[in-house]
Amino acid sequence: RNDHPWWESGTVYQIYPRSFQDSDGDGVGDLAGIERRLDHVAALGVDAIWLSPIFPSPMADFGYDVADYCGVEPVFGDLDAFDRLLAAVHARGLKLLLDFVPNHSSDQHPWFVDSRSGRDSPKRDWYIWRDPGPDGGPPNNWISDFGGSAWEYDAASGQYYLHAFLKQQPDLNWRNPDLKAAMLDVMRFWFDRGVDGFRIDVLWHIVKAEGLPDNPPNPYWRPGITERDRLIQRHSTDQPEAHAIAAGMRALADSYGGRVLIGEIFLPNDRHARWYGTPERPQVHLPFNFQLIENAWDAATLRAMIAAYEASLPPYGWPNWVIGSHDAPRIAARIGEAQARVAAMLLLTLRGTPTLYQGDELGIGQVDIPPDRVRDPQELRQPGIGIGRDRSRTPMPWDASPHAGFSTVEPWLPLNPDWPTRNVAAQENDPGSMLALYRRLLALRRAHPALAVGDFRLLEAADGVLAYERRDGDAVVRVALNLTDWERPMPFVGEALLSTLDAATSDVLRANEGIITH
Ligand code: TEU
Repeated sequence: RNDHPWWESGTVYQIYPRSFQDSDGDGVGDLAGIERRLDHVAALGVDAIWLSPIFPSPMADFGYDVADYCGVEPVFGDLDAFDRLLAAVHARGLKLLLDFVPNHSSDQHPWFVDSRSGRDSPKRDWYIWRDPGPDGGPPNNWISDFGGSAWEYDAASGQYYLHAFLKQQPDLNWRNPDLKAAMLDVMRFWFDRGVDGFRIDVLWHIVKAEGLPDNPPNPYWRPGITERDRLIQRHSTDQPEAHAIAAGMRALADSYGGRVLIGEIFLPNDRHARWYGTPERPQVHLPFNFQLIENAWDAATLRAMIAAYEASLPPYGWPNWVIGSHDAPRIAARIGEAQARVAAMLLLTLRGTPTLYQGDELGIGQVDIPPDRVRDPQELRQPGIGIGRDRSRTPMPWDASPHAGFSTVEPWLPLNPDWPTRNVAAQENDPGSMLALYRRLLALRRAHPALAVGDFRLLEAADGVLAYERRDGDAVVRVALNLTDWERPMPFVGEALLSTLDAATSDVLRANEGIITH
């Protein structure tokens, strides 16, 4: 329908495998369960699925601690189950992206077990080992993203190893050519099996400044803010050598054709945009853009943010947007259910590739997890300071049967308490449901190239209203979003294609209403 590659015109749906569908009655989702629920994904109208990590893992960080990059965690299935899922995904014309976790492995990975066995291990240099600092303490002041020093002491060898996240997640040393080659082989392994690309976990972290200098203090930090933000991660992230590695990953992906790399990168616009690389030496296709999650939900703030982001993109850089993930509070809990409908319209009509997070299509909210059921290591380490990621990782409610059709037993995390009424089956037959809205929005993107790939221009609008135009040749689609719960004036006239409220339209924007016109 246009000459854009699928990852520009299409949409991505994130599945958190532990919480999508259990098929074997252990209370944890699995690959066969995902395969069973592909009808839902296909009916939604997305183009690609991104699976959070499915590799063998002790689950200290729920799969972001990988013990074998080329296998499948037994709780999720095996390589045969993976091949079946991939074939089923492809048979529906969908793409499948895996989550590549290159910054760190599990401390149970055979590479680390070997590396830790002694200073003369051939794999010693595959991780980042250093002698104690002058005072006998850690080699520098770096802080783990989950709190505490980023260094763990190993008494047997008298050295520390670096871990940007949990101590069960030792950082790999990408300056070591053998490690680098082994990790690129991992990408080849999955590309050869037919995966369509990777979301790359904390890509901006993978190389550290030579000499590992102390990070500077963050003048804006105060108690109550996550401990990692006490320092500016100047020397531990965003090094030039990491960009070079990203370019190498891209060259590998391009040698297969049609594959996509989405880099998880948190940086200000100017430095974020550098992760696209140059036309001659591209890096990732899509440096993940989290700004709809990070910014206040207010028309003036979002307008300025969108303008600044668009302006920061290089001419060849394709934008992307996301409003939820397994790391962030649920959008419906953050801004309320009425505005979550407006957010869905925004996500699916901005210029760029949207990523949807499982469950947001049902407007799932958040529930406090009883203390004895908290599983998120970030929350357990810094109670009340982290966002409590369990709360956005609860199981998908499919129907009103026991355990919401997710499992035959009590799930690993509690269901959201409104599951008997808020579930896929209930919403499927309700034209006013969040699910129906998502399906209509996704169908509209397919029907209108202006929405999928058209140019973008902000329009003037009253306070509290965000308005913009998408244009593809002569085809023009306009969007007006009322981010308030008062009636506001319509910024333009046009024939309504879709409202976030009921079908009726008026010449004003009703409270919490978003409208698409042409
Ligand atoms: O998250 C990277 C990251 O920066 C997190 O610290 C994030 O900011 C935090 O979870 C928000 O509360 C990725 C994964 O998405 C996350 O699930 C992993 O725990 C982390 O990497 C380590 O692999």
